[in-house]
Amino acid sequence: MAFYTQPIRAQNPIIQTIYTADPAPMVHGDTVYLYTSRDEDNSTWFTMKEWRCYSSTDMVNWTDKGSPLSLKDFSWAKKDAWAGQCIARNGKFYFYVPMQHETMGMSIGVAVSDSPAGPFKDPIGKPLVHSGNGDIDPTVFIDSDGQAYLYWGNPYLKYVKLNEDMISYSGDVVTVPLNKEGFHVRYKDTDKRPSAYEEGPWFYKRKDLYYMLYAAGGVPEHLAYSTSSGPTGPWVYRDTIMPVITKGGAFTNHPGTIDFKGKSYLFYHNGALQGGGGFNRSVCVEEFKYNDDGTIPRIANTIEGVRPAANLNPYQRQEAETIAWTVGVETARSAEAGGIYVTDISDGDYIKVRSVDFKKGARRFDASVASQSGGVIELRLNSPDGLLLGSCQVPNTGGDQVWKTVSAKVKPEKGIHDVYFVFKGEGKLFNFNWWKFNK
Ligand code: FUB
Repeated sequence: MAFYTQPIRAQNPIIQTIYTADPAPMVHGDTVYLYTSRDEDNSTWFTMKEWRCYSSTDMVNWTDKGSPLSLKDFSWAKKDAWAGQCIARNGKFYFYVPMQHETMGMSIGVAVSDSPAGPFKDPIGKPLVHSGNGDIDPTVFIDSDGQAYLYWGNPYLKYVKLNEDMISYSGDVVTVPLNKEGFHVRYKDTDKRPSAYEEGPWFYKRKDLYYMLYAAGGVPEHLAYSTSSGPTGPWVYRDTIMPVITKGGAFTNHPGTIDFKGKSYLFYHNGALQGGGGFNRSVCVEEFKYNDDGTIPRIANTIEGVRPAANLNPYQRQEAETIAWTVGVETARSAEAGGIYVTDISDGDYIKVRSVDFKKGARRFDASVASQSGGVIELRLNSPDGLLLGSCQVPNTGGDQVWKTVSAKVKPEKGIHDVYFVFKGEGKLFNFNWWKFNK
């Protein structure tokens, strides 16, 4: 489906195989897990059925973990798998997501997993929260004293205190006053809302300051933030973080921040992937530095995105679905492949993997492939027509789920390079599961 011809420096949007929106990054150990919602191809509304998960240890190569949760996992859900957030507690992962209830309207559900990449299950069989039809976009945070908070909403902003089990709450649903001091005024007052707060809250604490980032309005949305000295306010409006994206923007936006390997990152979405727009959005990321007083600077949206936070080790098995940039391919899951693999590969398609450290050079390339026809994987450095390290022949393996390991001799090039797997052949070529270089 979506493919994109962009300058070679392009790194945003960070996912090119499908349309993704509403980024919710989570750092767990040395890995970033990025949860997103998904815009179906050719959507003319927020037609959304599932959530997706990606992981990275370097912020530039993202491994597709598939869909850990969908509407089908909630017996009570009708439609609208919109913006969610996942958090870890006591060895489990809790994913808070909004959906249209069969009869009640928008509601927030919770799903639990033992693994950050799912699968997640609904432990309560009903909405965790239903307080009104603006119950969308949950954001979750556990404070240093162990108290967890769930904020959400559009056009209102509400919160509850979650119990330690993370699947129930105590006390009332509290509505946050959306006044000028806390959330500024709208730059366009088309719908008579009380403040610039629109939707997509992102709640966290850094040092002693609590942050509420959000999509602010009118529409098209920009990103703004407020801060507080406590988890429940009062909130003080601070500033715009990312102005309205004028070129390649979507009319919505959605913030998500992390600190990872000593740097701070803002995730957001735009409409810049080929065929993209307001209902076909794509997740992007930028690096930023907090000012000394904790304020957030203006962050520009870029095509270049971020620099690698680490290098990739080519001597370990790497998943074919670990991708910095791709043209033409899709991903799928099968039991025979043991998970996700790359598929829908045609002549001229390619996958770029960034910042691969050939410390000791390499002599052989191995790949796990399955095919009913065959083709070639060209191994190139630094561009789709860069130095040819070798060509790996893929035979007809006897079926598109009959997986075989194929090998090719390669030139012993050293140093840190971007590797391009450029696919050649006629028709639909093969499926690609993993790869590895050997010294
Ligand atoms: O993605 C569907 C909805 O659009 C989200 O829930 C809102 O925040 C907006 O991004």
